[in-house]
Amino acid sequence: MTIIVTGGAGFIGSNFVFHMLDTYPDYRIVCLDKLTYAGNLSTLEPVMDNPNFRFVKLDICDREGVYRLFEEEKPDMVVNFAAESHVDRSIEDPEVFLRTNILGTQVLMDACRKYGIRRYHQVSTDEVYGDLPLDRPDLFFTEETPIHTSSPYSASKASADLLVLAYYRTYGLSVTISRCSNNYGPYHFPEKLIPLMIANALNDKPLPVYGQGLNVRDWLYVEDHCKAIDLILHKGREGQVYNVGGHNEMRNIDIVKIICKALGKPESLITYVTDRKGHDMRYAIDPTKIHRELGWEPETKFADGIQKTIAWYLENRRWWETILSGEYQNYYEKMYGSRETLG
Ligand code: NAD
Ligand code: TDX
Repeated sequence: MTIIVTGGAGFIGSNFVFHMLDTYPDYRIVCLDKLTYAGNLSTLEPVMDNPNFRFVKLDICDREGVYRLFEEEKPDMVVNFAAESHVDRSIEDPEVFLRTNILGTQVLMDACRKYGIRRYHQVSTDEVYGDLPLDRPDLFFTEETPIHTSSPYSASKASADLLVLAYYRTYGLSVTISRCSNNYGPYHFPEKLIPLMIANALNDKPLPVYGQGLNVRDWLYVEDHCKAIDLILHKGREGQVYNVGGHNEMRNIDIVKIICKALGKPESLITYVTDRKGHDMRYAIDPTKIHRELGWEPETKFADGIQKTIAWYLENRRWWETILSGEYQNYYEKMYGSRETLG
């Protein structure tokens, strides 16, 4: 079995590569990644010498390169993690989101059609459903919830999902889609809420909470997401969408306070700043389908997962300090330097 994993040098993709190499010693895992600002080859260091692993630096939009790789590897499956993934960046500059997230998906599926494939899996997100109101805790996203996007990022992910379903219906390509809630865990790029707050707190820097910090996200430990994708690849029904989430809703402000407490840092570091434009209020996944059909259940409780994650950032300072010391500084200044402090 040969599986091409795109975006495997990023957060969830790298965790998935490790999971698959550990779980299936006879599988060949080929990681295709452009190594954008979010891709980190040092993350894959532990598997670089594994004979069942190959890394290829490639843009999923590079049709010739992708076709060449399919000719060489004759993959049985493709799992597409490659994407521009940060909502704030999509608000600043949407174009690359449309290129990678939509057109890149098209190139991969064209390659699958041309060379034949057992399964193409699209890693999507709960953000395609838009948001839920805070005063209706009884509402959840199911696979039947209409697509209703807010940011250029979520619009690009939803567009890709529609294209994937179109390739299933029109060309009979064997596809599946997973729509997962917010992940957290090792190798999470420090522009995202949890790793950003951990890194800032460790450096005694202000903790920039958007608006009042009341927005709710449904957090899942990254390993549980990887296991869900593994199950969908092997047992999921083609043409189907599977929601993935563990009923773990938390307000942003409460997460930031947990991080302060765990690191022994004062809550006075918390700084309320200008809200994100079009900021989604609440995400909440109903995972009934994947539980009923595939028996998937999250294994890591948030209370344990967040402590494991904080411990990982403490033990792997070099990984994130290297990121923070480079071009990322310019990004941070651009995104946070101009945000008004609200208190
Ligand atoms: P990430 O930003 O950490 O990693 C993205 C990876 O894709 C990087 O290694 C990057 O170099 C690579 N990449 C970007 N553009 C590329 C291109 N044109 N060609 C080849 N490689 C390219 O993202 P992540 O958080 O690991 O998310 C992975 C996937 O999961 C994305 O599709 C995202 O939409 C989805 N998702 C993420 C979350 C989350 O909470 N992080 C939740 C649900 C779904
Ligand atoms: O500095 C910050 N301050 C802050 O209050 C940052 C970076 C975020 N936030 C808030 C915005 C959100 O309400 O925290 C929440 C989480 O923000 P992000 O980490 O940027 O994640 P989110 O926007 O929820 O999107 C994530 O989950 C779904 C991933 O980045 C997406 O790729 C995934 O599809």
